[in-house]
Amino acid sequence: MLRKFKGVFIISFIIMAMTMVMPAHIQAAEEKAVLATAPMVSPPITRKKPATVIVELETKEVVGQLKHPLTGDAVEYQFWTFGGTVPGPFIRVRVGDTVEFHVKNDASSIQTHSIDIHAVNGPGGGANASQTEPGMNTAFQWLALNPGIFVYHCATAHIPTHIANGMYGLILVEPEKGLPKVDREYYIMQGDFYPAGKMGEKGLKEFSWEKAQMEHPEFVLFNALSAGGKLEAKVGETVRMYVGNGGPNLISSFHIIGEIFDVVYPEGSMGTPPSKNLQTTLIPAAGATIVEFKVDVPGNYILVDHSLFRAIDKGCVAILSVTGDEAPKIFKPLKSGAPGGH
Ligand SMILES: [Cu+2]
Repeated sequence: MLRKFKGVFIISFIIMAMTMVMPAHIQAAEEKAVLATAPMVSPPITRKKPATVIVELETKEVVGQLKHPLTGDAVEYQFWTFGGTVPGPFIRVRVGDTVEFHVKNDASSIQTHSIDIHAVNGPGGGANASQTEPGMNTAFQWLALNPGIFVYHCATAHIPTHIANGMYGLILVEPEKGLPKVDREYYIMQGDFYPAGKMGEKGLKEFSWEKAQMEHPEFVLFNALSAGGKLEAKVGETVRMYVGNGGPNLISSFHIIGEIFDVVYPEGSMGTPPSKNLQTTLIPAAGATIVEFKVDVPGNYILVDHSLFRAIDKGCVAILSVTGDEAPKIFKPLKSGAPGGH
């Protein structure tokens, strides 16, 4: 008996000693996810093996402005958010990663919040495991089985109201070999908003159930409450955009005026050949896509939902500013305002 105990002790000691001297890359890696604020994205994953990734996300109820980016028309609105922004932070993991997901609900919240991550294989996408009361924490763990760009959103009743108030974001599950290298990556997310009362009146607006049920948004916006930076590129660069649609109601006809998407991963699909040379791509409510394009000519390129009343009248507009040398072989004006004839 004593001999057996000694044997176990010696084996345990050897394993412990080996672990202590084992190179770091052989040990199961554990890392904290780098979150990014829209329109920026988390950096590409360079490691070649899965890891345990710890994600910490905080739900917050904040007052901010719903603002039309062209006209400047704005109202104060009571948002509910992940991380204080709409959309919530960009999260990036890799196929095979074990994700330890922590939800903290700020003590100042009035509502319980939670998360349904569309990248999860498991009941509710984590919704039941993450119902988090104000001032509390929850956590759950999941294995990233499918590559793609996925929406996450709050899943506390009444769920459409939590989504309408801004509780959504994107998580990228990179394929094992990663995505092709590009020069710039951006994160865009559309949402439709239903503030109560008449627009133009002063004062804080809350959510209008009636307008939402009728699907009559006052605002349709990209990155409604996020000042993480500008969309910029230089002539000759290839740009990748991860574009999500939080809804809760509308389907987006995503288009960039003056550009053609060289590559589209339709609805974020990976593992199938991507589509090429598309003008406008559909993004369902609670869906996402990835578009890539090379910018050839300098100027301002306008991102829109090409259901254009939403863009011009309700604010679904963002601008990608491209600088660099003119490229007259590709595009040049010939004549402006000349009278008569051709
Ligand atoms: Cu919520």
